[in-house]
Amino acid sequence: MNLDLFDHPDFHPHWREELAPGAVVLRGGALKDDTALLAEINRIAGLVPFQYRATPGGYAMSVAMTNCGDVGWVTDRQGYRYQATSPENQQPWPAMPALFRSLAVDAADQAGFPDFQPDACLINRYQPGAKMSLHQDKDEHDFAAPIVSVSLGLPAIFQFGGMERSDKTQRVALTHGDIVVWGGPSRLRYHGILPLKAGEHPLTGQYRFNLTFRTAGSQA
Ligand code: MD6
Ligand code: FE
Repeated sequence: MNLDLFDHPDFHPHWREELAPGAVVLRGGALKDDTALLAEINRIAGLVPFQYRATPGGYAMSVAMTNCGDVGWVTDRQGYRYQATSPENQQPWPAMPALFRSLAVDAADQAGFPDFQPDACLINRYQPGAKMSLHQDKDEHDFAAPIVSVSLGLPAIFQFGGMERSDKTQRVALTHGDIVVWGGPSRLRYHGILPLKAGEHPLTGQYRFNLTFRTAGSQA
């Protein structure tokens, strides 16, 4: 066996792990595009900087966020919602890069959701200690469409629960290049991210980035 194979820049190991009906991890699914994805994240953040938004209850989130696509997910004292413009500059969000769209559509297809048409991409940035409490993704108009979630940089523990907040959760380690696709019977499961452990990643430094693609649907 030629062990040099594993050091070759074009070697991108990937495999799938089923989490539950409708939920699959495509391990390494974004590895081949990692550098280009991070360049786009940096470009978008240069246009609309990451923000620590307030929850409706008035707490600052520990995860910093920006968006691209037709609509973006925001939160403030008025609540959670999608809107077509950034609250900071009232301008439309940057367009969803073709690479983002094709990666998300391909991943959804591999997971058994053909015809995924994402119109929103939330970009989350985690620094050490940042977390996402258990929640359901239910601000979208269309629960028939899955969600595609791409992890880059430092590893994190994803909590994957059931339909009730109190249901038992599984813990799934998500590392650089992993893609989670979830929809169908899993679409409304509770989930979260445990506090990020400090570390250093060769491409992202002290951060974890997560892209979540959704079909938010037309907003009233
Ligand atoms: C994160 N992800 O991975 C947060 N939601 O940083 C999510 O909240 C999420 O990964 C729905 C489906 C997949 C996800
Ligand atoms: Fe979520």
